Order: sequence, then structure tokens, then C-alpha cells
Amino acid sequence: MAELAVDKHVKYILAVEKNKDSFESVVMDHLRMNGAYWGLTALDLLGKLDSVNVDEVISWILKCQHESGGFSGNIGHDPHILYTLSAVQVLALFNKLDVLDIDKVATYITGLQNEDGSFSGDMWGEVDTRFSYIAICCLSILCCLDKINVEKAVSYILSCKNLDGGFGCTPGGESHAGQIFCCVGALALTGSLHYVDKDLLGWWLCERQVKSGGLNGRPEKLPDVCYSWWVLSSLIMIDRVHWIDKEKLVKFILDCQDVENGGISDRPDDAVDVYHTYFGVAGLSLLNYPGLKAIDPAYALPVDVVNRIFFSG
Ligand code: GRG
Ligand code: ZN
Repeated sequence: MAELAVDKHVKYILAVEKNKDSFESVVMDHLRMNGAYWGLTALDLLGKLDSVNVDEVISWILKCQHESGGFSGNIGHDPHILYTLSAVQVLALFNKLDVLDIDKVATYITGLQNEDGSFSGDMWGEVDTRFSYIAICCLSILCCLDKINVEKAVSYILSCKNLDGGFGCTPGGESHAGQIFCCVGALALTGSLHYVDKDLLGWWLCERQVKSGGLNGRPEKLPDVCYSWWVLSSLIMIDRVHWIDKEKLVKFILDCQDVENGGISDRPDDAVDVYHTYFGVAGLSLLNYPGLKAIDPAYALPVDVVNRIFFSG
């Protein structure tokens, strides 16, 4: 079986980060904050975070913060909860959470909770269980979960649970692996996993594995490397990861590498991007692939980073 081309992937990620005129950088301009989280977390899992200029990254992140406390995807754009989590995660990676005015960030997030416990993504109001996860994950990293109504947040998430055991983006929304990660992650971080029927959900999730070994995001869809994260992390959180064939999944992810130029794609022979490179590496980390740092399935951060946040000082 092919091996993980660690050095090639490191080179690829560093090149995308540097080459701001590349096609990928241009199309990702408005969500550079997410890109920074994907690329830098992948580098950390690969053991190469020290090849990055920390001060440059931190000063750029701070330029993306708004008066409201929220962060935008790039300088001069509007703040959104999506980018706020990425900014906080990247600061956590570098052990630089102390540059933040924590109350200010927490106030921004708290202000996005609605009466029914759900969260909007920004001032325009779109509601989605993705934003519930993000709010809970971000506040938990900042040790401020007590600033929101956790009970209502949990009950909103539970109202998005379907008869098949999965979760959707709003009540009645179709089960989708990405939304399941968000809901299970939020329930895990709030100590509420007992509300999940683990066997029923575990069954739905393990049925996502197709013949090639890859995972899809819902029935009848094509496999995609990013579901190695969304599905696998959920299975781990509900303790049912032994229900899939791990070896076949490792092979599927490794088959999606560009072994010459680095990077990982969604499916074998497709074009690589940083997003799938991150989720491929993160998936392999969840599968205990040798040489990679372990990643926490709920925080989506390296385990040593999570331990540093909660068990140091
Ligand atoms: C910290 C890891 C982390 C995440 C932050 C943004 C977010 C929280 C979660 C997103 C969850 C989500 C909805 C992921 C799914 C993304 C995806 C691949 C969507 C594609 O959906 P379709 O329907 O594709 O276009 P399929 O695969 O169903 O054909
Ligand atoms: Zn994908």
C-alpha cells in the first residue's frame, strides 16, 4: 500500500499559504481564515507547525477581528461565527489565546443565540446546527460555556434529530454526516451524549462506507475524503468506530494523494485542495496512522493542544 507522503504534503500546504496569487488562494480569498485553520492544523498533525512564521499569522488574524468581537474570513470582510471559530482554533494551535479579549469574543457569540436555543451564523440570521457546534466549541475553548443557555442549545440540537438516528441543519432537515458531526460534537462538548441512540446512529454512520473503502455523506452519494472526518469523528464520539473497516478507509485516503506534488483530493485522481488535505490527514490521525499527532474528535484540534488549554497553568 502507498504511504503517506508527509514531506510532499507539508511542501504543498506551505506553498498554498505563501502563493497568494494561485488559483486556489484566489477562490478562497473570502474564507482564508478557514483555510488557515485547515492548513495549519494539518501541518501540526504532520509535526511541522514550526515551519510557519507565527507573528505574521497572529497579526493577520487580529486584523480580521471586528469591533463586535467576531472575526471575518479575511481583512476587510464581514465577521461570521464560522471564521471566529477558525481564528480561535489557530490561536490555540500556537498557544496564543492570551492575545484575545476573551469577553469580547464570547459576547459576540453569545449575542448570536436565539430564543429557541439555536444559533445564527452572523447578524443576518441564518440558523443551522453548524453554528450551534461552532458556538459551543468556541466558548468551550475560551472556558465561557456558562455565558449561553446550554440547556436550550442542547434542546434545539435534539429537535434536529431524525428517526434514522441522524441530524439535519434545522428541524426536519435531512440527515447529513456534516451536520451529524456538528450535533454529536456539540452534545459531546456539553456532556449530553446520553440523548443519542448510539446503536441507531452508529448503524447509519457505518453504512456510509462504500466498496472502495471511502465514506459518503448520505445514502447513494459518492465517497469523499472529507467524510473520513465528519463520519469517523462522530463514530468515535459515540464509541462505534469498530463498525467500519479501518484498513480499507486508510487505503482510500492514501489513494487520494498526489504523491508527486503533494496534497489530497476528495476522490482518487481528482485535483487536490487544502480542505481535503486537512481532512485526509485528520482522518488518518483518527485512524492512528503512524507518525501523526492524535486529533481530538470533538474540538477538531490536536490532543496536545486541547490538553494544554484545559490542564495547564
Ligand atoms: C472545526 C472541523 C470543524 C468544523 C466547523 C463548518 C463546520 C463546523 C461544519 C460543517 C459541517 C458540514 C455541513 C460539512 C459537510 C460539508 C460538505 C462536504 C457538504 C457537501 O454536501 P453535498 O450535499 O455533497 O454538496 P454530497 O457529498 O452529499 O454529495
Ligand atoms: Zn469533500
